[in-house]
Order: sequence, then C-alpha cells, then structure tokens
Amino acid sequence: WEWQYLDLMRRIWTEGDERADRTGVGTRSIFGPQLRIDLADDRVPLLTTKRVYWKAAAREMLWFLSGETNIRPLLQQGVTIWSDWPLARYRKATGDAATQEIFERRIVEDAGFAARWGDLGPVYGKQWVDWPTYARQSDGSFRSGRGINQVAVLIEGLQRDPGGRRHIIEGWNVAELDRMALPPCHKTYQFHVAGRRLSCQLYQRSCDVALGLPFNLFGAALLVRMVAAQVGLEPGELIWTGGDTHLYLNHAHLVEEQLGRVPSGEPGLHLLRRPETIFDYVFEDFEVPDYHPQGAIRAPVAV
Ligand code: THF
Repeated sequence: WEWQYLDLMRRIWTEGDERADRTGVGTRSIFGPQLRIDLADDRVPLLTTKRVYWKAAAREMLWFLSGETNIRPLLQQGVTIWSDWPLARYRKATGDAATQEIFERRIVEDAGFAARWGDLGPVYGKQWVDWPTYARQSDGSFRSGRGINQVAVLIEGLQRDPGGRRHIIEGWNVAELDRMALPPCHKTYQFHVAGRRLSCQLYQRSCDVALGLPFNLFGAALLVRMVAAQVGLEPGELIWTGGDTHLYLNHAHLVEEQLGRVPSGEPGLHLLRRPETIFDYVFEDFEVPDYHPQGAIRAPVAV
C-alpha cells in the first residue's frame, strides 16, 4: 500500500493546484483522491519511508474514544501533536510569548491552567461519544438531553444489523463548529460488512499529506481493528477518501527526501487483548512487530 501513498505525494507535488490557504503557508492541492488498503493478516498502513510515531497516533485514538477534548491527558503521555492550537490561542489572548515547552509543562503541572487553556472545544472525542442532544420543552424552549455515544451505537448496530448502511461515526456537528479549535478533518467513518469482513471508508475533508495522513491512516486502521475485534469480524479494507488533499510548500525538503526512498518491509499490528468494551483498551494492548523505518524527516506543522 505504501506506494499508493508515495504516488499520491508525487501527484500532488507535480500536478497540484498551488494556492494560498488558511494558515498562510501555501499548499499544492488536489481534490478527491482515494487510497485502498487491505487490513487482512494484521497488516497496517504504517510508513517505512520515514519513521512515524505510531505510539502517538495510538494514544491519540484512545484519547478520542475516551471523550476527552483537553490536551492535558495527551501531554501527560508525552504526546505533543495537538499543542499548537491551544498555544496559539493562549498567546493571542494573553500576549504571553511562552515557548511550547513552557506552555506544555504548565498544562501538565497546573490543572486549573489546563482547564482554562488546554481545551480544544467540542472536537472529535466529544462528538464521538457524547454528541449533544436538545429536547424541546412544552413551553417551546430547549433543554440539553443525554448525549449520544456514536461509538457504542456503532458497535451495537454492527452486531444487530451487520448488513446495515448506516454504520457511521460523524464528527461534523454543524451547530458546534464555531466552538472547535479546528473543525474535524477526518470527519466521517462509515463501516461495511461483507462476508466476515469489516471494512471502513474514511472521508477526510482536509488532509496534510506529509504530517497528518500517516497518523490518520494508522489511527483509522487501529479503530477498524478494535471495532472488528469487538463485533467478532475480520478486518477488511480501509478506504481513505480525501477532500482538499495537500502538501504544504514548506514541506518541499520532506517530499523530495521521501520520494527518493523505497519502502522497507511490512510492519504488522497486534491487538494483544480483547477487553470487555471498545472503551477499555489501553496503550499496552497494541504491538507493532517488524517496524524498521527509515529516518524521521522533520517538518513544521501549519497552525
Ligand atoms: N493541522 C495540520 N496542519 N496538519 C495536521 O497534520 C493536523 N492534524 C491534527 C490537527 N491539525 C492539523 C494534529 N495532528 C503532527 C502530527 C499530527 C498532528 C499534528 C502534528 C506532527 O508534527 N508530526 C511530526 C512530529 C511528530 C512528533 O514529534 O510527535 C512528524 O514528523 O510526524 C492531523 O490530524
């Protein structure tokens, strides 16, 4: 599968439309590409042409499932991939030019500071396991009802009606987009059962191919594996469909370096345990054998 990723990268870099984007960095972009990845036999989409910190991607996926939207639990585990957005907000609001390290240490050490500045708003975790509902009262006003756990509904639905066409986790809550630090990028996951195999199509409306996509693919594959294990199915195919699929112009060195490399081996993904529910997985349940990547390639993230 890794050649599909490299081909996508090459195609964007050579044919993409060069444009100014929200972050001001500038991108080359194509619209609507697709990757198809077979997840059978413990296979996992994890790049070998550069080192990908799959442990951070796994911890991020568990963080989504926990319903958390504060970066504090991530930082407590040494995962810093979500720090830039709260940091930018903090700097803008306070005028304090704190470095990322100082800001992150403060989030970890000071719970009050974390509550005030570490939250991303109602992003993935909130929408996945506690999508808000509103009940109309007899006087016409609204009161909040009990939140919907889409992941629990998904598991239950796959067990009850495997042939269903409504097995979806949706992050795009239109009414709450303006309170999110960043509207969801990997916004829709649809699951599909054929025979004994569970497949998933992920729609990602906006994709940073160099930095984000390697994380998003590993995370999605891990999600499919956990769901499959919970409902007693074999992993099928991960179909990834991108909306605005881009390379940032300041990632040129990464693109040139990575396109000069050749994939080295096929890592796997083992789930060592099948816990009672999908919400009971812990990081130690995951193992990635045979991962021998080439060197990491540093590149700045656009905020
Ligand atoms: N915004 C942008 N511009 N790109 C993204 O990939 C992205 N995300 C999430 C939200 N907004 C985004 C955040 N996820 C890295 C990886 C994933 C991120 C953010 C940043 C990153 O910098 N990776 C580096 C270093 C990893 C590390 O040291 O831990 C890498 O080399 O992979 C996509 O979901």
